[in-house]
Amino acid sequence: PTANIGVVGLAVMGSNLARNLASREGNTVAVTNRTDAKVDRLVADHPEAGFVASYSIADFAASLTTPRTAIIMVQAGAATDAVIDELCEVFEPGDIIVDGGNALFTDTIRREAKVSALGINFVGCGISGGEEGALHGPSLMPGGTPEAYATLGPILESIAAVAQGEPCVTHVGTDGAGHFVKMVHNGIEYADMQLIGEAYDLLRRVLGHTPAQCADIFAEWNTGDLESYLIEITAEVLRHTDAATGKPLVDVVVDAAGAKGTGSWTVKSGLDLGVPVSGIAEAVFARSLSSQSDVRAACADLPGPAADSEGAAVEDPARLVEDVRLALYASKVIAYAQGFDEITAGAVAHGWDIDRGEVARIWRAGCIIRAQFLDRITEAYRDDPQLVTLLTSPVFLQALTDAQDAWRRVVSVAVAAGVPVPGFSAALAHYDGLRSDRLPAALIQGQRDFFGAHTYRRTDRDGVFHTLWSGDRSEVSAD
Ligand code: NBP
Repeated sequence: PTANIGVVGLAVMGSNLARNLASREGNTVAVTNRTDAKVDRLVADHPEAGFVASYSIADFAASLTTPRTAIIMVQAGAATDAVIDELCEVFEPGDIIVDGGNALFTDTIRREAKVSALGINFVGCGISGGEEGALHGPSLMPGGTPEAYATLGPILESIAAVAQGEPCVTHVGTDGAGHFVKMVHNGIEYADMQLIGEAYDLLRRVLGHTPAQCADIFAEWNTGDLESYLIEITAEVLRHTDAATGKPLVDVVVDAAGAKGTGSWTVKSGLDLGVPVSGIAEAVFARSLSSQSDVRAACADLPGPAADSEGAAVEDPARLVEDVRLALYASKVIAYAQGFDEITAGAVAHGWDIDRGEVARIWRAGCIIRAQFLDRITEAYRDDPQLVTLLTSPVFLQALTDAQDAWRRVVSVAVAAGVPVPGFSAALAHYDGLRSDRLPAALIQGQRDFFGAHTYRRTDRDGVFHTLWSGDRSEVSAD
């Protein structure tokens, strides 16, 4: 055996990851794939990589030095289970199986239990950054045992993206922690994209800006607090002209957003954990709404605001642009805070010791939500590792304080103009909900007690109480 690391599954992600591994000093990379042709093509196209090619899992295992370390990059779901079963047949205790696919974290927990029962290490590793990331440096979110990370860590560190001299990888936590954090990363990505979309929509429909003018605004925003990969590519997309029609590309693309499911996983998990990830949920729902072509067609003639204010004269356009920038930033802070709330709750529920500052650190490069902004999150958690919410850390508190008047104006303008801003308004409602002294939840408890004797607690006394609603309406202890 000559290879210190192997890759199973040589579609685009696996091929690029294998090439990335092979390009690093000290690595010899074994490769295999269910269909032989993919092995042949990769080896033929990249002789410089010095791949050790195998055409069976048994040969693949034999080509690896011990402890054998293999990264699976096949379709998530049944294909991943099939490859894990095959590897378990030929691997030995102490070897390491890494699943780099987009697995649901509960699948990873199940697989880890099954594989580790054989004495083989199983590491679910979130990999972010798409094809380019896999080739040039992804953000890596491995779970599994610390023992497995001791062997795997240096290999992952060698291929990860680098931000400010540090590789974008950390041992996130045990079993499914890595895939859980990758899932939340994707949920945050949905929210961030939706918020940017809403900002664009306001610039376009309320201010009447052209896509090129919007592109200039986003490019300008990319030099400030909002600086991020997503803002950067937004400007690029908006500036792009369709060759066939000469129109802005954004005007010829069908406005139905696709989704592969990780956003809805994040929301479902948030619901299970009782964490209000409303920004992420609104982003997922906004994509669903955009794709409901039948319902949209049926509703196309529903009335809007009395005087159709789309494109109506705005008193101070420059101020509205600045207001939208501030509203976007504040809403983004809320969306990220919600994502980190979900990580906090997930860690408690699953017994993971997740360093949230480290999570923000490894998202600073290699992944879609990479941004300067993440430094501020890392610092917030470094300053206070027990931080209850990002919203009260000084830098974000200041940002929310500075933004809130603008944020309210933007949501008001959008509502008046009939431009949907589910992300901005959900974020603002989340903010106002959290800062409210009293919430109508007290009334809801009263209603629940009325129809279902669900009981309530009192502000002035300990204990659990019930009012005899259908009797004399006196209060009884329900302890
Ligand atoms: P695909 O998700 O398209 O999967 C194709 C690979 O799975 C091929 O190697 C195929 O082998 C193999 N495969 C299948 Br399908 N069924 C199999 C089975 N029963 N046994 C063995 N192998 C099987 O590849 P991809 O787009 O490169 O993605 C790989 C993983 O990375 C996925 O989990 C995906 O979700 C994830 N991903 C992540 C990102 C990201 O940004 N992090 C981006 C894209 C994908 P064959 O050649 O014989 O058909």
